[in-house]
Amino acid sequence: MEGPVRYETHGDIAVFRIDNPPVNATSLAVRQGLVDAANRFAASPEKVAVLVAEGRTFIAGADITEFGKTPLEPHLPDAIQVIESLEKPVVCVIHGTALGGGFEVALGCHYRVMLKGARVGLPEVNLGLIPGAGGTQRLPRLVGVVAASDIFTSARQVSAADCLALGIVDELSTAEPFEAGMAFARKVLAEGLPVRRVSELPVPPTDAEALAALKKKVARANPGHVCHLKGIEVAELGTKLPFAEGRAMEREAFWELMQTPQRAAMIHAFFAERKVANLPEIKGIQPRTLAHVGVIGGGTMGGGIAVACLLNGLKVTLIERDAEAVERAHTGIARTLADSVKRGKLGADARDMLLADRLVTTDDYHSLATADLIIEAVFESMDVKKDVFGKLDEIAKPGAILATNTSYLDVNDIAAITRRPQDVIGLHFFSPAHVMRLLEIVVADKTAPDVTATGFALAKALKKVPVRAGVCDGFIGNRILKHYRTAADIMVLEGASPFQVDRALEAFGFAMGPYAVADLAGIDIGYLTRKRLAPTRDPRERFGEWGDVLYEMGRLGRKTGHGHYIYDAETPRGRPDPEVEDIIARERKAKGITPRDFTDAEIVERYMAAMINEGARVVGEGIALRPLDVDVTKLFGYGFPRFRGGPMHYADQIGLDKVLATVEAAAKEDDFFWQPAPLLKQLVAEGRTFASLN
Ligand code: 3H9
Repeated sequence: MEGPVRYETHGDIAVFRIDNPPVNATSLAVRQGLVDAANRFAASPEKVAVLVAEGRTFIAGADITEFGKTPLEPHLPDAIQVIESLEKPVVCVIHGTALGGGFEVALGCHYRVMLKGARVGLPEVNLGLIPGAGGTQRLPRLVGVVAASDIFTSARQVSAADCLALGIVDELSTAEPFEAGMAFARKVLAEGLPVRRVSELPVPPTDAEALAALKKKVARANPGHVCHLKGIEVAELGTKLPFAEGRAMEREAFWELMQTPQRAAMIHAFFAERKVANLPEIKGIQPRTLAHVGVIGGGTMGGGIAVACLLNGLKVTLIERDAEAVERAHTGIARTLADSVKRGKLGADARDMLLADRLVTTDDYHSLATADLIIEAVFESMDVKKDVFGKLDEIAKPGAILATNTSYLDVNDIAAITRRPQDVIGLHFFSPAHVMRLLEIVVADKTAPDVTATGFALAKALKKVPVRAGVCDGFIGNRILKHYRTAADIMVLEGASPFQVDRALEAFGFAMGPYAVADLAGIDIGYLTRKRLAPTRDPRERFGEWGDVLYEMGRLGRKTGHGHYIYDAETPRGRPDPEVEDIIARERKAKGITPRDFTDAEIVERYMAAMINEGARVVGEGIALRPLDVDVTKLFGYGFPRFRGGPMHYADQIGLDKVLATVEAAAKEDDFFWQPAPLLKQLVAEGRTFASLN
């Protein structure tokens, strides 16, 4: 048989072998191949079949590249139905990760063998969908509605041991996939095991209270999303219907979700997350060796970077100023690792080994002489950074990479004080560095391509999402942030309250509005930024200054229990402080501004227009390679709602002409801040989208 599904005969055993690299997605040819194999098996003398996949994983799901196009027959649910309806048993072997449609294929087989270390999951919600090939109908018949709903609404991957305990699989194996399947098939033959269809099993009784609690939890955890609760609804209803009707209902709901902008946004996010690492400039370039990382500075950022490296197999030498600071840094890292142990992410033995054998904390810069990569995470001051890089230039071995974690300073200037600017790069981590997935890789004018390639290799080793950025104040993320944050401040000066701005943007989908974020980051950050920018500020620039008043009052945000919001035992997440409104009212008066009302929609429109306009400038200037790099930066570093796909994707969805109109309307009142980005104007004139530049 041609194509990605081969039919083999091994005595009484037939084998359907799927081979569709890289992840055996169920593309059209695979679906057709499965149907053909099932039909041939039905008509052949073989008594049992084994369904097994080649390569690193069993089927990782439907072929996402086909989503959004006209679906071609046979559809996956129908292909699965053909397999399940066979009158002779089919044994499925799960290795790697059986996800989405892959897990659903396994559920349509009559027996499941799982390799130890393999995992299954239904991650469709990550794409704005529900399982659409029987997952919401078959899984509840094995584990009950509550456990099944928990699996597909959390998108979590279930381990082999848990699958066995839950009754999802029949047996675990340590053999190779083919051998594991053959062994089970021989058992089926020897014991005369019958065809056993999951769709024919009764659904275990539902614990109504547990289901209600799950719905509440899911709704709270996924504000703005439509798919999660839809999935539970479909699974629950399915328990009351004959299987065929439940399956039809699931299919209808799946297709409805397929038409939503949320699905398009989340699939854009999925591919963009992978495409950011696809850089022509490093194609085929060998990264440098990366085993020993030096970190300078043991504060929150340096400590987080050290932990990220340790947890991912790298040796770390961390430098602090003096013995006391060294001790503090060590204690901080030990505390973070202890937390990982507590959360079950790391074994206590592994933690002890990391601290004893893999981490050195010292005040002796010479300990960095053997490091392959040295990341500086000291105070954000050019003088301090230059001093550090001067020392590193003396000490680091030839070929070592010297990286700065600066969040806005000029990496070219930092590189220029060394004799090896080709080895200097920016690695901008986000706090907490062992948790946040974004890593901006700032490529300076003289950075060597293999140094850039090593930055991307580091991101991969640390399981981070790397985005290439050019040099400018704030790179991609902070530069755009400064712009939309200013847009918010201007709206507040003009009459909106910071609390209304936060509410409107949270309703849009941000986990937190900009003023709640300011409180979390610390009011001092904005204060210091304003001071830093003051000497070069254009007199036409409008900006809010109430943060300076809060700073002088010692209201630094969450860390002092008081910022824009009041944080106390009564409201640990904060409640609006009316005094802030008075402070802002005084500023408006002093500036001669008569406040006006804003609607929530207007707030979102302006905030997003500012973000998109600056995003267009960043792409137009080549600071970001493509619009998708801006999207990924905002999605992974700045809490942009994934179900909106990122600001540039969102802009395409609402129409670039609409965004430009918002910018131009606002420019009538303030043509200094609201200058349309040339790229935005050009795309509108040409009737093109940002996606056309991806
Ligand atoms: C679904 O199944 C719907 C059904 O319920 C109903 C249907 C009717 N399709 O991530 P990697 C590509 S929804 C097409 O770098 P890893 C990926 O783009 C689906 N392509 O590797 C990349 O391409 P490139 C539910 C896919 O080892 C390459 O494979 N399933 C798909 O780090 C390697 O990927 C999911 O959501 C796909 N389904 O991780 C699973 N998956 O090399 C999504 C991957 O050109 N996938 N590619 O950049 C994953 O979570 C991870 O890819 C996986 C491997 C864990 C499998």
